[in-house]
Amino acid sequence: MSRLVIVSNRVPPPRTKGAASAGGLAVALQSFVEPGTLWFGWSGRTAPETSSEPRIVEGGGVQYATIDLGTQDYARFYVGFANSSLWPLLHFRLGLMRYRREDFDGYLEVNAAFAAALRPLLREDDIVWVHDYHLMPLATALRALGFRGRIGFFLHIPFVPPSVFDALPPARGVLKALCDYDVVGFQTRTHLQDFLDCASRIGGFEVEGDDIIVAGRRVRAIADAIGIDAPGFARIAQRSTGTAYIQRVRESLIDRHLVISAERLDYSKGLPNRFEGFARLLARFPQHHRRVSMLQIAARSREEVAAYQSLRRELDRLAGDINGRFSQFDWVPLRYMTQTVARTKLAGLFRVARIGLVTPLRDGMNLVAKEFVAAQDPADPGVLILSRFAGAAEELTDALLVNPYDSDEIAEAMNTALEMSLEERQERHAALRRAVFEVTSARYCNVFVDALKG
Ligand code: GDG
Repeated sequence: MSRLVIVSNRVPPPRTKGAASAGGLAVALQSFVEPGTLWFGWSGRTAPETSSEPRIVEGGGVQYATIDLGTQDYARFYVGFANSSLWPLLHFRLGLMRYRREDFDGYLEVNAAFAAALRPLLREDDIVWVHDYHLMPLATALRALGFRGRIGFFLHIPFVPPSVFDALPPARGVLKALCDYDVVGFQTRTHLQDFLDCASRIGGFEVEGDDIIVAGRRVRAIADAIGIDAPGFARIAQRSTGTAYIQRVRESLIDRHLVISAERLDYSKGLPNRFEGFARLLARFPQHHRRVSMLQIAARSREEVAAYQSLRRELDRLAGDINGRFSQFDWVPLRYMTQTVARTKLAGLFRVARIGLVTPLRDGMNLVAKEFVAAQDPADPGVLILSRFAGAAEELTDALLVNPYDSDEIAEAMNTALEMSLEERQERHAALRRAVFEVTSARYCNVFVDALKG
């Protein structure tokens, strides 16, 4: 049987199941990796130079091979092209896109360095599954080193239509690199279609159904929604409610409804618009004063990128404004924290919340929405308010779907959720629960690996 090799920018340290980690990819894949798997990527550390030899650690029969990034490579590849060009571009934020040719060169060089360090570890019948926007040119680099096995790529974030993608100076080169994979996967049919349109209109490639034909070779493009380990998450949520931590949360609420939001502190997640939505709820529906408490957990992320620093300043200001305007001597409407919370605590918080407020401006999928649903008590479930522009909205159609740019619509949805009858909450939750328990992380992995095996 051929071995599975996973390649991702960040590799989780061995045996961290359940540990605090604010990254969707590691969470989804960790329940899937089996003994015998090789997981290759960046260690998360910088060094004067990018290492040429990987450090290999074993844990639970899985081999974790990592390299350090040189400080200059880190600046050009990670901070530069990946997170200042591709991330904003693929989240439809052209105004935030920064492009420098030297960053793109660094991106190609780091991908070549990944390939050079990985190549000696590969067996000819390995199947290689590459993850996310940091590593689009990896297949090209591995092919240049003579690897002939199957290589697949999955994009965790959205893809954009040609009119947006065309703004990226090396747009055609990036598309050509993606066509060096055997399978290219996207979260939703919409992202897949946008990619096919770009391949045809910008790349000039022949598209046949969902396949792209390049020099007689067929590249298969698929939509494969990522999911969660729903029964596992439901279990930890249920157990967590009995803990002293959740007891203290309940005491601090004094019978008020909890509105919960949790994500990386990222401009794609729509936090300022959401804070504004909460302010409008309090301004327009004063009956909820003292009856509701919002907790925003926003784990700090990518602090080297300027756009993230200004977002943090903006949120500090908005949170201060809201609390200054609406607080009473014994009620603070918004609790806002930028530390990471342990996964079990997060699951418990989701379970006791009346509203899960998940309003990204764009999101590939959004696992928080699925986790919130899995965590609920079916007898007394909370209500999910979800952005129409999260990939998850294509499956979770029984949530209250909102346009995240419209803070009045967010406020109205919160009011609806707070007033919603138990019967309607149960009906909506039952439908959402079916969807979340059907599209699990295991299914996501199996669909992709089956397609890759061909
Ligand atoms: C990318 C795409 C796609 C968040 N805060 C804390 C914490 N988290 C956990 C959540 C969830 C994960 O991190 C975040 O996953 P998301 O899917 O919501 O978002 P991204 O990190 O942007 O992930 C996204 C995903 O890849 C997978 O394909 O869905 O669209 O952008 O599991 O619970 N976990 C802990 N403490 C926190 O404070 N422990």
